[in-house]
Amino acid sequence: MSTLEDLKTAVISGKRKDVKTIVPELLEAGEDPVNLLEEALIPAMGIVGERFKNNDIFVPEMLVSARAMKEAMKIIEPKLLEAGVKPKYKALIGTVEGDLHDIGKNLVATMWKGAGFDVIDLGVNVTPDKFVESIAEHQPDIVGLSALLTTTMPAMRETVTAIREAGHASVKILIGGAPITQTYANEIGADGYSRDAASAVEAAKEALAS
Ligand code: B1M
Repeated sequence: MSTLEDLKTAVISGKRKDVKTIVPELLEAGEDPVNLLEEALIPAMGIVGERFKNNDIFVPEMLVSARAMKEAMKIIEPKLLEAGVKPKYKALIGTVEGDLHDIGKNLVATMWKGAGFDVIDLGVNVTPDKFVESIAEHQPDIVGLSALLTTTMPAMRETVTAIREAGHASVKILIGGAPITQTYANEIGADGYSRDAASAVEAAKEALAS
């Protein structure tokens, strides 16, 4: 019988096939999908990041781990959504221009869907213009911006400015990502900040109520 530790090891070593067997096994054994995320998948990516920072691994290894994590997410997402209710809010989400990281953004999208939001995912490397056009097209209540690189934080600021300058004053903007802080959210005029995907639901609701 596989354990959460086995799942963590499989993601760290980028073993997609193992992930595909371990995740259903754990779910069938009654493991909570949120637990899989919080106790195995997210910590695994943390370790991958540390190893990358210390030059113990390089981009290709980081990529295979990310693919293994995505494989797990494909299986877990439907379980996370099972508790979903009829959409009350429409949300747009994307990773800002220049940034290709999407695992955290996808998790936020999943949590929002699980909370009953109708979520349109614009993907990665989304330009400020694309956000502005998509807001005009879909008229969301809230827009989520994700950035994982310190070098793409300015693109987040540009996106917030572009949305406001285009006259979308009422749409709420929630930001997040590893280098992002509440102070930065205040500085660039976002309506909210969330540290992780789990609190992104509460943070979105707070921003929508303000
Ligand atoms: Co990249 N990378 N990466 N990478 N990568 C980081 C972010 C890094 C911290 C690694 C390190 O040095 N320790 C570092 C950034 C340093 C910095 O800027 N401070 C880094 C670097 C340098 C790079 C490249 C520049 C490497 C290179 O080419 N030399 C390059 C940049 C490419 C680009 O984007 N233009 C690059 C590339 C990649 C891969 C493509 C190989 C791959 C991404 C694959 C993919 O996403 N499809 C990758 C990966 C996997 C990582 C790490 C290891 C893991 C990221 C991840 O998925 N974490 C990462 C190290 C780390 O984070 N420890 C790293 C798991 C995920 C669940 O967490 O994304 O933080 P996270 O999301 C969290 C919160 O941040 C928050 O909720 C999520 C869940 O709780 N959150 C939000 C995120 N978005 C939110 C939005 C919200 C609210 C909350 O509201 C809308």
